[in-house]
Amino acid sequence: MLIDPNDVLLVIDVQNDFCPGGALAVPRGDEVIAPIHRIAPRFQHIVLTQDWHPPNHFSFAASHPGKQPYDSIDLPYGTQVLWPPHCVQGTRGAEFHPALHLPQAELILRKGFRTQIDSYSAFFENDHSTPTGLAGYLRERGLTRVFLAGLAYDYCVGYSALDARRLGLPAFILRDASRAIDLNGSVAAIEAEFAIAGVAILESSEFIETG
Ligand code: VGL
Ligand code: ZN
Repeated sequence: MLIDPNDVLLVIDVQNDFCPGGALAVPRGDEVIAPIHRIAPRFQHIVLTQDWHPPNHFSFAASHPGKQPYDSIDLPYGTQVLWPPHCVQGTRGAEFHPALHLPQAELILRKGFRTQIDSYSAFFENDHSTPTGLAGYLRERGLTRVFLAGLAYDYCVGYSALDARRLGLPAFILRDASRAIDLNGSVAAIEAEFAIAGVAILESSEFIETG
């Protein structure tokens, strides 16, 4: 597969808290870094996202008395999984993993900073209507095809890919450059949505070899 000048690599949430030892560690989450570094030189445009929550964010179990991490609750915008506190603004857990080295990235987009609403997707918050601004950024810069890597496959990577499709953008997930949380069938559920929405799944080797 050939990468063209209007393609963008979206590197989702490669932050300490999603890597081994972090507050919401994705199993083998740090293994996304090597394949991301291998594919990054192919892209003329790279955007990083950063999960960026205030300390009392509504997605944290600790914000809801009596609730435990990984319980679900109903919020005005739908069902919300409650997570351990993670990616709190200004903490070490919210920093990018120290091995991630993408100084050429053109934008760092922070999301999840509104106390009362979570934002898995890089495009819209979890109400599916509050924009992050990324769609406008890509449109204004003429960036059309979205390639996704990072954490977590079944949450922020997957939601971002589905929203890209809703916006009419071709979306490709680099499967080997992503790792899943896999909570209560979340991988199977999101892959069923990928099939309906037309999210393509690729191995990064597919276009590294063909150049
Ligand atoms: C994420 C759960 C909570 C992610 C972020 O980056 O996939 N998952 N916040
Ligand atoms: Zn989060």
